[in-house]
Amino acid sequence: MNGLQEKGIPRDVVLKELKTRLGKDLTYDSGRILGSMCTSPHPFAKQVYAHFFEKNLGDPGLFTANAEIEREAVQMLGSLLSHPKAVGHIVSGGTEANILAMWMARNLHNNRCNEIVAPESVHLSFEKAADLLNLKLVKVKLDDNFRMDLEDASRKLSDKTCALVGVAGTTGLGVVDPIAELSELSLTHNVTLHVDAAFGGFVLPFLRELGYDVPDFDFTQLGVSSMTIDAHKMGLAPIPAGGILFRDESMMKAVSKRVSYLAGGETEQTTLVGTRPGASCLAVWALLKHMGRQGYRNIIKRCMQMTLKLASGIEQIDGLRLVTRPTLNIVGIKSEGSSTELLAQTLRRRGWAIALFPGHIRIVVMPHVTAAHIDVFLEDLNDAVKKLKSRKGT
Ligand code: 0PR
Repeated sequence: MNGLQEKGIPRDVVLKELKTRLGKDLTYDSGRILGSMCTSPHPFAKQVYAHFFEKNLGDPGLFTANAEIEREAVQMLGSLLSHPKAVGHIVSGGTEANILAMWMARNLHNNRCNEIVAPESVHLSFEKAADLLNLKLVKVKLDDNFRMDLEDASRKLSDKTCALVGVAGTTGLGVVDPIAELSELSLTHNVTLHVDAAFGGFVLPFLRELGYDVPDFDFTQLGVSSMTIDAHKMGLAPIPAGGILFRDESMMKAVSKRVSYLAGGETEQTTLVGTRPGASCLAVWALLKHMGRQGYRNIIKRCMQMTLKLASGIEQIDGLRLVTRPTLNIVGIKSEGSSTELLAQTLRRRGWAIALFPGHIRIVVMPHVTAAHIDVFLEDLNDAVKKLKSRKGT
């Protein structure tokens, strides 16, 4: 019976039912989730989150200390992206962050324009933003390295453009668009440049510190007006924890709404969501403090080593190839003989939670993925490819 019952049920009975039912869900530590950009949150962040459930950043006058800590969390994220003076918010995720950035860009240009110019690899959230904001999403083709093609981008920019979008860590392949060149283009054409580093924001700075060759992708590029960086992906924070950063206050003002009647007094809201969890922001702040650069660097180092292990394992399987060499901890796999879709179906039937993009399988080597998980996966992958090949031959 699904209706709300008259009489309540004791907690232990309810909890038991939840545990039994949720026991059917996949878990990160099973090693089977290989296609998700989320992971098991850091235990310390979970602890902090659980302490502060009642905080509501939608009414900052009631929770002024929490609001101050949000500003500090944003500044720490800003410093990771070379702009410690950044302003912004810890929001519900990359989708809200990207919608906010497009809202800001549209309003800043006084509704004179109605187009977003973004690469074909851009995340679905920009389709949502375009739909909601009555903007047209103009897609730019990709070059041979799956990065936004600059010539095509130049061609598509016009006086109708209000926002140019580059991705630092694409959803499908983890590729980084040529942000430095896009920055130049945005300055020449006087359009807002937003960089979606929802995934890459917590990876690229540390890869650079580890000596990997990382292109310029952040606020060092003067055209970059706003950036998305999500702590609930590689930042190890509990969901929801997205991040939207703006270069300066005036940009945030473009989406600001005054609220006069709140219990905590008059305020300005610059997020899409009204009532919003202070706890998730506090978890991000606490985790950033606790981990420091070194803590994250160690995690990214391991993820990248695992990624390269997976990539070389794939290269050794006859009938498979990498779509491109991994830039981040994301691997794209293509089947050469039989169809990639068929291979993905086979893997899913065997219990692997992998992501399937048009023409390739995506593996995200998140912190929950161990060397042992990769070995088991490679073995099964090899076997699946062989079976499909022999089926084709018969
Ligand atoms: N920008 C980029 C580059 C992304 O990859 C994503 C999500 C977003 C924005 C939107 O972020 P939110 O989902 O936080 O709003 N990328 C993941 C993806 O589409 C989201 C995800 C994560 C999906 C875990 C499934 C999953 O199990 O793959």
